[in-house]
Amino acid sequence: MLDWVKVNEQTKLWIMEAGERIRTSLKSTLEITTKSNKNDLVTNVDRETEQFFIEKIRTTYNDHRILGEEGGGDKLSDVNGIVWVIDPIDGTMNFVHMQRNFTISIGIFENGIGRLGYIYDVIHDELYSAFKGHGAYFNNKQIKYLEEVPVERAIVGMNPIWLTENHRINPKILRPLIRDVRGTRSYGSAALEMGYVANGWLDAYIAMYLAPWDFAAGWIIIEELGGKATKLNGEPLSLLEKSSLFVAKPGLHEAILKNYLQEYEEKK
Ligand code: 2AM
Ligand code: CA
Repeated sequence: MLDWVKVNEQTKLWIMEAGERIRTSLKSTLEITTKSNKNDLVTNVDRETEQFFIEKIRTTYNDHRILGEEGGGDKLSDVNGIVWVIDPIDGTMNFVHMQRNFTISIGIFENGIGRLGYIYDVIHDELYSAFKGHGAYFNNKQIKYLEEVPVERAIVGMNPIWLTENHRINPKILRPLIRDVRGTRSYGSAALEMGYVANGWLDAYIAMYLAPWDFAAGWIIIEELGGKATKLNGEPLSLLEKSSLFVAKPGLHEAILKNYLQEYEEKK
């Protein structure tokens, strides 16, 4: 049987080591290239960091599988066994442009159930983590269960790009929500924004199209705190597909789904 306490301690050490390497890398020139489009950036540090984790995991747990953004892991068609879902740098555009507000995001799943989740804000040295059944933590201090908040007092993370050229959502669907909430924010890293929901700094987060490595860790952390993480139509998330994401505190999730998102249809 896998000793999850040991995996938890080990993974935190690896994340701290990787974070230190990333901070050091910022002193040298980054090699920046693009992937699916001219704004989808990747750097040598994204690839090197993913490789760092893959080598550690393969050496320590040779029967575990890895799903990683930069493709160094395994191709998965099921979620059986232990699966590590890794985004070496979530918020690469922030990494390149601001050198802050990016995270290492790692979720560890057993037969599709999230066991351990980590979101590490590298520059602020802030770790959000969860151990299923044992609580969620911010820098190793336990986070309180999420409390309900009404729509009119909610601050919601979202990225307005989806209301423009991408048309993944009809602006008419989001407009009433944007009008009724207290405020909206955009931080450019889905994992970080899920960490902010965990900490109560945001009340909800909406994204139109994310990959499993963007939300895997946050999903585990949010659920450990009694919050909800689903697609925008309320359906469950999957580690095997890209989808929209809707994360919110308990109560707020149900209220927004019922009153604002009824007309939303998920696009493939
Ligand atoms: P990334 O930095 O790891 O690519 C930015 O609002 C958020 O969306 C980040 O979490 C970013 O992750 C993610 N993102 C950017 N482009 C994406 C794409 N083509 N598919 C899925 N997620 C993407
Ligand atoms: Ca990434």
